[in-house]
Amino acid sequence: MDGTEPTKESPLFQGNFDFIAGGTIKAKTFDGEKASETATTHFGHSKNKWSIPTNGEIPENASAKQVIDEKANTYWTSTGVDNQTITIDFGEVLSINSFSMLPSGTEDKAGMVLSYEFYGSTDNTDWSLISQGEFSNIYNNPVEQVVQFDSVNQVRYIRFKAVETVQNKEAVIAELGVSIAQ
Ligand SMILES: [Ca+2]
Repeated sequence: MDGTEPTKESPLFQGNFDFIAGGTIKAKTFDGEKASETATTHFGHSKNKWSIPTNGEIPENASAKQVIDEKANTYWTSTGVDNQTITIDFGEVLSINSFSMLPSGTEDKAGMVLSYEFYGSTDNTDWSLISQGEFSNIYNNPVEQVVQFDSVNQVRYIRFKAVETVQNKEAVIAELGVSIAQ
């Protein structure tokens, strides 16, 4: 859990342990001198306190909460191609250093996000652009996309904007998440 490659001398985590801040877990099994491949899994920050604010210019959208329900098979679909943004309230200020986006895993890729803008705010009013770019190769390999920031950002609200989508359809996203700076 400290970022290094596991060895036989690594501290052993047994049973259940808290991993609220999120990050990357690497696991490896050892049998005498033989060792398995390292299994690596990315976990985002726990979404227990998160919600979708419905104030301001963001319309209520019943599917919005499905972008933070920790289920890969439920989706947020935007209300229209002229409103491809979704806002999330962490319920507290967090120091975030990356975000993740899990695309729709369905066969129909219409609405899959190809490029994005990612904003942060402390008050849901003044927004700062934190990251923007493309998800290269997402169309052929639709796995969770993890984007590391250049710096740590202290925000309570995040806003994700789908700039370009497949077939220019309404954006479809299974999950949005963040990781916390340690
Ligand atoms: Ca979901």
